[in-house]
Amino acid sequence: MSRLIVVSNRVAPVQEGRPAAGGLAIGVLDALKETGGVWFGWSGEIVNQSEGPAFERQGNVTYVTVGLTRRDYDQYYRGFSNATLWPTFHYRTDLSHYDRQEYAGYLRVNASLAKQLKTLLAPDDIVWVHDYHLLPFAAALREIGVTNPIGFFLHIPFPVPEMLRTVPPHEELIKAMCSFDVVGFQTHADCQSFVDYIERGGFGMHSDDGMLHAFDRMLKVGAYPIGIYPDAIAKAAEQYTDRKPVTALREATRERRLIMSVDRLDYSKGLVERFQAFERLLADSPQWQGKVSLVQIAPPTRSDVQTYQRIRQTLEGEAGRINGRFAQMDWTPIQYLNRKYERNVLMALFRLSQVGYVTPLRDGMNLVAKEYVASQDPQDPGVLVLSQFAGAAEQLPGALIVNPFDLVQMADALARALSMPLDERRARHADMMTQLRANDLSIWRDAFLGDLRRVSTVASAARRAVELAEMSRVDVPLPFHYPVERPARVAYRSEYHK
Ligand code: ADQ
Repeated sequence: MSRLIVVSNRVAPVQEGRPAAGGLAIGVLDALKETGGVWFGWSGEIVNQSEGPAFERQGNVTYVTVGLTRRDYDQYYRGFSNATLWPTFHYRTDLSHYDRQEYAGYLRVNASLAKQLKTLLAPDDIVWVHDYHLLPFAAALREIGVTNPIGFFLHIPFPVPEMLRTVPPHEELIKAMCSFDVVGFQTHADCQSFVDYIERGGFGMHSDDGMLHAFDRMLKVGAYPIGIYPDAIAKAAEQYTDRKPVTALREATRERRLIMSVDRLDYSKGLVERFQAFERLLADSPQWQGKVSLVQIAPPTRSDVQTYQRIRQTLEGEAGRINGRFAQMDWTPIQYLNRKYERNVLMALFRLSQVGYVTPLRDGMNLVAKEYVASQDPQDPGVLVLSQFAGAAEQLPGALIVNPFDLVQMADALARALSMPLDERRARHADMMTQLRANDLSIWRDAFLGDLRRVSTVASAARRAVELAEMSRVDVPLPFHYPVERPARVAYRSEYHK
C-alpha cells in the first residue's frame, strides 16, 4: 500500500500528555497516527545554514524535519506567510503588508523544501500538503519532475476574490495552487470563493462533478470540514476532572457560573470584542455581577511579530480595565491565563463551564467549538455561543450563533445561554453531537484521501492516453475530458480582472 506523506510548515511531534496548541497539529497528528506515514516540514529551529533533514520515528509515524535560516524564517514565515497571507485570508487587509523580497523568499523556501522532499519520495507515495505556507508547493514539486498524487488542504478561510486581489502576486499563487490534484477547503463558502476567483477571472471552469479545469490543469476542489473524535474527547473530559487545574478552578468558582474561552492569542480570534461583550453583559444585566466569571485561556503564538505584541498589550489592558470596573473583594470577572494546558485537562475545564464562548472574527473551522460540545456532560450540558464567521457555524446549528461585531447581540446570547432551561440545552447538545459524530476526523481524512486517490488515478490514465495518442498520432478516446488543450473560456480573460 502507498505511504502517506504529510507536509506542513511546522512538524509537531506531539507526545501524549504534552500541551500542544494549534489546530493543524492536533488534526494532522490524530489523522496520521491511524494510517502511519511520514510527516515532513520545518523543525521550528533557526539554523546557520541549511543542513540535511533529521529523522525521528515515533510509533508508525516518521518525522522528517529541516531547519530554516534566519533569512528564510524572516521572509517566508514571518513575512509573506504571516504578515501577508494570514491577515488577508482573515479579511484583515489593514494588518497586511506586501514585500517583494519576502515573496521571493516564500517561493525560494517552497522550492527548497520540495527539492528536499523529492529525495525521500517513492513512486507510489501520496503527498498531502497543509496550509497557506505552502500554496506553491505542488508547482515546485512538478517543476522538478514529481508526478505523485499531491493534495492540498487549507486550514484557514479562503477570501472572496476582491480580498485576494489585494495580494499582488495573486494570479501566480492561484495558478500554482492548480498544480495540486485536489484542493480542499474547510467550508463550501471558502470553496466557492476559490471557484469564483477562477471563473470570474476567466482562468477556467468548474463542472458539476467538482472538477475544475484551469491553467491547463484539471483538479478537484471541494469542502472537507475538519472534525474531531467526539467520543474520545467526551471520555477524556470525564476522566480528567480530578486534575489540579480542574479542581482548583472548581474550588475557585463554587456557586458561580463559568464562561470559558480558549484560543491561540491571535487578532483573528476576536478576543477584545469578546471581553467587551462580557463587560456589556455585566453592565446591562447587573444581576450577573458577582455570579459569573469569564476564563480566557490564550497562550501567545508568533510573539516575535509586532502585531501579536500589540494584541497582547491591548487584551491585558482591556481585562485590567473591566476587572477594575466590576471586581469585588471575592470576585474577579475576567481571569486571563496566558499559557498552554495539557489537552485532556482543557477538555475537563470545558466540561466544568456552563458556556463555551467562541467568537472569532474569522476562522477556518475552529476546533475549540467542537471540543467544547464534545466535552459536555450529556445530562447537564453547557451552551455554545459561536461566531457566524467560524467555519464550525456551518456544522453546529445547535449553538447560539452570533455576529462578533455586534456586542449587544453577544451579550444577549451570553445571558440567554446562562439561563437556558435544561431540556433545551440537552436537545441542542444531542443535535450537535450527532453532527460531530457524522463528520469526525477520520471522515475528513478518508474523504480527502479517497478523492486524491481517485482523481490521480484518472488523471494519470488520461496522461498516459495523451502520451500514447501523441506517440502514435492517432485519436485515442480519453477516459473523460482531460484538458489536453486549454478550455475555450480561458481565452476570455476579463479586462476587469487585470
Ligand atoms: P487554530 O487557529 O490553531 O487552527 P483551532 O481550530 O481552534 O485554531 O485549534 C486550536 C487547537 O489548539 C485546539 O485543538 C485547542 O484545544 C488547542 N489549544 C488552544 N489553546 C490551547 C491551550 N492554551 N493549551 C492547549 N491547547 C490549546 C487552524 C485554523 C482553524 C482550524 C484549525 C484546524 O486557524 O480555523 O480549525 O487550524 O484545521
